[in-house]
Amino acid sequence: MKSIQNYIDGKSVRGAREFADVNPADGSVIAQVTEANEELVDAAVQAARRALRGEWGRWGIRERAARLNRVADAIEKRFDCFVAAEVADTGKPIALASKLDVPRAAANFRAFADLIKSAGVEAFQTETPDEKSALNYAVRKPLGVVGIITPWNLPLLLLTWKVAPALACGNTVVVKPSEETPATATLLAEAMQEAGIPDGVYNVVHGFGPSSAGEFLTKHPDVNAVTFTGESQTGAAIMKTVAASVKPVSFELGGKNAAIIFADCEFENAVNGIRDAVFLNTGQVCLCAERVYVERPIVERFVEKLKQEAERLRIGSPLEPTTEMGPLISAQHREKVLSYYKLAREEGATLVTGGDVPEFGNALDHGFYVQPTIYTGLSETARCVKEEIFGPVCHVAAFDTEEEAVRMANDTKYGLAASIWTTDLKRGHRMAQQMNVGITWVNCWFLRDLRTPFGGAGLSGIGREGGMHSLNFYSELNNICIRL
Ligand code: NAD
Ligand code: 6OH
Repeated sequence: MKSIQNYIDGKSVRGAREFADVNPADGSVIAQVTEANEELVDAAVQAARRALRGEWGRWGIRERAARLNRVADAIEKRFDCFVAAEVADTGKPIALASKLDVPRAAANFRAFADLIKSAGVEAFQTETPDEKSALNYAVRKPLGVVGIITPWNLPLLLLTWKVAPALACGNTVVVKPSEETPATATLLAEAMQEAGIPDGVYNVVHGFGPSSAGEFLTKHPDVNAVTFTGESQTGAAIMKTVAASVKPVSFELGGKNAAIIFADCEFENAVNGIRDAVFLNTGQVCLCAERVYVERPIVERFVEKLKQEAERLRIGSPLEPTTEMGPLISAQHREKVLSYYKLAREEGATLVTGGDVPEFGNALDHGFYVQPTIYTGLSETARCVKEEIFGPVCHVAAFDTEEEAVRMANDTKYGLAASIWTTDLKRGHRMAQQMNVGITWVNCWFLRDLRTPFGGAGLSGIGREGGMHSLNFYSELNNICIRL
């Protein structure tokens, strides 16, 4: 049986207890993972502290950026290994991991290597009312040791989205990947070694959240900042823990995202875009649209076409190159999603398609699959319209006016993403700027430029990452004022 270890100070380190890493496609055990106890988390944090004082701390931006590009090279060299590990851990289709997850991991390192080289700082020529003059400018310094906690849906993509800028700014990191998906964070250690990243700069601790590696890391007094992606409730728990030692936090949390489709949209493009926005990664993307609002004249035609698309999706083995939808991440998560399918019936929804578990007649029946599912007919106050389900499911409702669509889209405690589908770009802009979210797409979805601000309003997060926002979060800016 394969075994996955912690990675501390450049070495594989066995923990005292083990837990199973399960393949969601058939329920088989891929590996035993060794859990970091409080002592090992402390060892990782101390290794990261020491590395700040070593050659890593003395390197300038040029050297760090060169190494980050070498990490990207090392990921690309191991492309097939990363894809295989991500597919086995998550059950996502091999085509998706090859197109999205692994290329984005390399792109994350390249983007922040480029950015740190060209990032400027603020400078001001100062004149005070009592006629003193000075020059003010900021210098960028690392925060120190950054604790990084990530979820299972896009494991490598979301981990590297934080590791790359943290390292670009000269920090060292201790990462705690999701217990469901420990493999690619561990594989990344090999890429770090090959790229000549000094020991102790990148450390991995495995385990769970409460009373395990996640909590031990967030409450550690020598961790200088915590960056987290995951559920809003987990964010709240981490915030409580972190509050005791007053650390900067960056939170990318859940969503209940709306898509608004106008009758003047490019119909095919909108249907295909919403199909992806609802079903990509089996609906397990924080940006997925679970609430779809369609202008009344086209709602029936739209629902019919989306139904056809959902029923056409090729569900099956993640290893099959043509598979478009894999399983959910775990038996427990499937229970959650199926409980919402049941709740939708109880709340009086009309089932358009899906609502059940597919049958394969082979080993995949031991996997955690559900059918892609579309509902209509729920009230806007129904729990299925209010709560994040995080599965391949949406509710479609009609609207008559722009004002009504804005009101319905914004009637949520979350505020991560929205998409607007119209050929009238003035309207697209008018609608987009009224969305209470961190990102609005017009005539597209999940089209990313890594320099743009990314994050959420309300329950969807605190702060922004991306481009200079990442560099500013992962830096301590020291303003220097020189009297002239
Ligand atoms: P989760 O919150 O259950 O777990 C995320 C990570 O936090 C895991 O590594 C887990 O072990 C750890 N954790 C759990 N409790 C902890 C605690 N008390 N202290 C420290 N660490 C703890 O999330 P998940 O189920 O892995 O991921 C799905 C959720 O993530 C969804 O809500 C989704 O919307 C959200 N998400 C948001 C974004 C975004 O960018 N906004 C991106 C991806 C996922
Ligand atoms: C959530 O599941 C997806 C988040 C995506 C990003 O953070 C990104 O940078 O594309």
